[in-house]
Amino acid sequence: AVASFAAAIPAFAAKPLVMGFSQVGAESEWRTANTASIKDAAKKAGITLKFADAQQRQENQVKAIRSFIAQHVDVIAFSPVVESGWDTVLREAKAARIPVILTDRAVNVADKSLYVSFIGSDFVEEGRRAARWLLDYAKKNPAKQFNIVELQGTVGSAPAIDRKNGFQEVIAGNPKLKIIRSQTGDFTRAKGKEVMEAFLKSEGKNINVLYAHNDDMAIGAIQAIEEAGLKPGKDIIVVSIDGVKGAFEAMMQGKLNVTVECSPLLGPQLMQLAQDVVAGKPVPKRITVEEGVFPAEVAAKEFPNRKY
Ligand code: GYE
Repeated sequence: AVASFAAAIPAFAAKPLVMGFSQVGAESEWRTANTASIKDAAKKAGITLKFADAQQRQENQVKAIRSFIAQHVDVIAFSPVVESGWDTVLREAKAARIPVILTDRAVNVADKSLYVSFIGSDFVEEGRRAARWLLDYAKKNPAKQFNIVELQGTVGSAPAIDRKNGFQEVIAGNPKLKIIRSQTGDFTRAKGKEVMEAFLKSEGKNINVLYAHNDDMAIGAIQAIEEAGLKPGKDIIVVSIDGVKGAFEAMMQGKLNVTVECSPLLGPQLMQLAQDVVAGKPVPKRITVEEGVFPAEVAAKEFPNRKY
């Protein structure tokens, strides 16, 4: 009787949970897959999603979060474009008693109670994995010197900072491996290509390795390498991160040597987490994603299994 009574009167029916989500942008294949995963998982979980694309600008994210607060959403989730500068707006969310979940990227705030949980990859470990692959390669080619150019992600973003540090940590102390140039390509193909062109212009044949903080920049750079008359994957070893389909295609063509996996498929876990948080259940402060490393030799075999 209670059930039919509830169904008959809308006010008694369970209200769907409302999530405000502020996305970084649409800068890469990774991001596109991440957005699709979040939208799809929200739909499946019966969560009403208010989605805002910040076009890689922090001020747009701050605006979106303020508008979610004004709309009294049940939970706010966001992928912070950069690490710093979030204290004020997160304090506003806390004052409005709206829980905040970080996804994908971390923030740098002194007061950790400003967010309830952070779900995403271990970017430092990804940087280490990329460097370990290169160290291994260097051991197999003892005669070679490895002058590395680095394409960094968005300045001030957690993945750019962490992937740089993790990589640096592993190559440190090995005189054969040296970063000769390092610049941001903002995680996009277009800028990856542009910066690689500049690297090639100034360093030319001096470059033995490209380390790109994501596949998109690597793919852009591969084009620049080819246009300079060199063979990517051979004349210049190419190492990158994400594991998107475009990277597997480049590996199958022999143009990319390895990609370190970073999964964008965070949607289902995020929705579960949001439901638990709103239900008042205790949740872990940090949830990391399990990932692998895919060298070119396994690309053709793995390609059919790739989901993004
Ligand atoms: O590696 C890159 C994207 O934050 C992990 O952002 C993410 C990164 C990803 O643009 O492709």
